[in-house]
Amino acid sequence: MKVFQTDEIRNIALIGAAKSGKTTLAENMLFEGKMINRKGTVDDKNTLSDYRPIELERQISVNSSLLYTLHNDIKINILDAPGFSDYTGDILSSVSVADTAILLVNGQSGVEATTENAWRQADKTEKPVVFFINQLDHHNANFDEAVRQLKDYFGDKVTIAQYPVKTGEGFDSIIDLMFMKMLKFKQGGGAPEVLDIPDDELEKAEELRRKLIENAAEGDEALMEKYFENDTLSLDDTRLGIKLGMITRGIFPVFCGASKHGIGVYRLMDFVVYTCPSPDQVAPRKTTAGKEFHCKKAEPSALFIFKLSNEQHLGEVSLIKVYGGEIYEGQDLINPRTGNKERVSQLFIVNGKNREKVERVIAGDMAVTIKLKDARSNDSLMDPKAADAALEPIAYPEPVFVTAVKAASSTDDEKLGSVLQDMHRIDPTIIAALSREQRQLILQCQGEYHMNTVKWYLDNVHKLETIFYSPKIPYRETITKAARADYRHKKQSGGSGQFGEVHLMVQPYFEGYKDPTDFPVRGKEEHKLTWGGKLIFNNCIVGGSIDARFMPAILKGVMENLEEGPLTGSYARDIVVYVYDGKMHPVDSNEISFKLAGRHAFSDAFKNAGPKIMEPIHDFAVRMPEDMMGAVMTDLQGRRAIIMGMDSDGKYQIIKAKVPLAEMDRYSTSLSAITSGRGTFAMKFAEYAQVPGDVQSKLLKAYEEKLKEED
Ligand SMILES: Nc1nc2c(ncn2[C@@H]2O[C@H](COP(=O)(O)OP(=O)(O)O)[C@@H](O)[C@H]2O)c(=O)[nH]1
Ligand SMILES: [Mg+2]
Repeated sequence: MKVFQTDEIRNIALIGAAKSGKTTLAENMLFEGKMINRKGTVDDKNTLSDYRPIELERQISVNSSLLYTLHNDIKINILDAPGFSDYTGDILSSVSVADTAILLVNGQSGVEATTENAWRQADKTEKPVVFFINQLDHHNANFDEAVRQLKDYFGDKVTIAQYPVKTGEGFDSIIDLMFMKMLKFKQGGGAPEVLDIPDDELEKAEELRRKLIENAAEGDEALMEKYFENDTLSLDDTRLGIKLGMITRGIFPVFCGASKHGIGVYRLMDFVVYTCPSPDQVAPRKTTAGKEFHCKKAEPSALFIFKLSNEQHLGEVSLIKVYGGEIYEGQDLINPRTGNKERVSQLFIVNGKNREKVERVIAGDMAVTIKLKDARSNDSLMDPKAADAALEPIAYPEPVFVTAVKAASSTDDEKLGSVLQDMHRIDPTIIAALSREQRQLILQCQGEYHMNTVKWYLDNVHKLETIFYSPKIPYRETITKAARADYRHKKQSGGSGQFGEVHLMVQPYFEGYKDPTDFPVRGKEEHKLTWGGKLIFNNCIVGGSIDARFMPAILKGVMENLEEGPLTGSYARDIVVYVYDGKMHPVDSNEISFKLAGRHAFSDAFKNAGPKIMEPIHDFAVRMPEDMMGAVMTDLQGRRAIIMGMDSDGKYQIIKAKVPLAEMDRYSTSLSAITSGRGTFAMKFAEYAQVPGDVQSKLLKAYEEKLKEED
């Protein structure tokens, strides 16, 4: 296998709506480059990029695939990304390591919600974007409308570089404004026939070309001058101008075709090779310490692991991009995250499921390696002399979907936990953690579809039967007034018995609360609770009615109650306790008796002290197209949301609100349904607030029933 130098490499990510034709385009690019001699199709389940069992079953891309093809001796690395927003993690990681994003638009549907999501990822990573309006062989494809929408959504830097002569069945000709020629393609692909632009298209073509040249030259003064002098630009200068414009994101050129039939594909590859930037021509990747890697061979070796994947016959592979120097077999590198050495054992150049061994990989190129000791997505491996900091990791999106999960058989719970941890290592947007408070394994991810993907792997790969259910809401319990209670714990069984009696009073804790004057406070302990709030525990015993040595046991009983509050079993907080009287038995009193007496006395007092349930309230913001605002608002009102304000952002509106977490179960699914996938939201814990009376009654009843069931 040839070793490709940095300037012989182009890295592109194919992104865009699901079903826009990314996988089909990739397959056709491979065919054009003679990497395959027969094209597979998504429908026949034999493409090189959708090869994983889940992808074959569902006929969609779930993971990004790394592929490559050749065009005029240049290696084009292709990342074929998924389209669904639930797989944004993979869309983002693909875009992050590519040097140009090719954003496919289905010519029948225009800008879809997932088109916008793909755009956002390219925007976030500040990548050059080329639009490819695809599927123009469909009778209802509409190029002009698609372009209108692109400009509408993404601004007027969206610039036509090509347009179709006639769309629909038989579509094969494209006017190319860079060449000022008409390209006529054969069904199935190949290099096009280059023809003069027909007379009746000339005026339109000239007008569009002017716009293209203006936008291309805009970023570069020398080019601008040349253009004004000669009223045109040479092909080389046009390419240079567009390249510079793409890098600074001053131009987003629009191409077109029908990838399934190879129409426009050869030319698009030509554009990738001659106009899209090579890896060392785009913005560098910084380290977390601010040092820059420009994909230059002279730099110290540095690679970034942008994805892990489990592959048949190989096991776990790491997909890498080389950001500096070169990587070769047997090389020792350092992982700055751990400080440990990693040896690069084997390197492969891959085409989806096919692979070929290589000895070295030069800066700018992508490859896979296997058998790393301790690798995660987002890790980097660095030359020992440059290992002080890692290459900047990808900032994955915050989770939008939360669920609890457990194994159908509790003996599998531990295995489930470790399988999910491993999934996180591979896909950082799958986050699982055991919540001590909720006593549940909580899974966070990018949507219900993403959750179903996790479940698919659990079912089919790990053979783990699981149950997904709503997570428990972390309520808090507290009191609103003072109350007293006595409790005597007494048990006579055989020889020794148990006896302990506790009289106590509770009152709410707040800054500046006052101790009662009925009894003296002889010892005061302040406990900061790990879940927030305080417990103040007062020893007010006079005359030795309870020995001081039993006080810790009483405190323990109270603490148990705080950890599993009397109303709903949630954490209780902000309470002052006064133990002011009690009784002992000379023989039968022991710690366990006083712990139990303390626990019951506290629980009884608590229930009489105007107890209330507090619920978590989140700061919330939702963004949706203007015309969907009414529907989103109505839905929010049904969720007890308090609207805090509104903002507009172009064609979008943003509603800010405070929402009770209890009402937001599976919100991402609802929002997606209400807004046809166009809405996005974010929320973050803000504070605890008292639940309304009717909600409290419901919660109390539910907990009582649960306790009865457990008895
Ligand atoms: N008629 C037509 N169908 C296409 C074209 N490109 C893709 N398709 C079909 O559209 C569907 C989705 O294509 P796929 O490549 O999986 O899209 P992806 O989800 O973007 O990867 C498949 O059935 C393809 O055969 C095209 O240019 N013309
Ligand atoms: Mg696909």
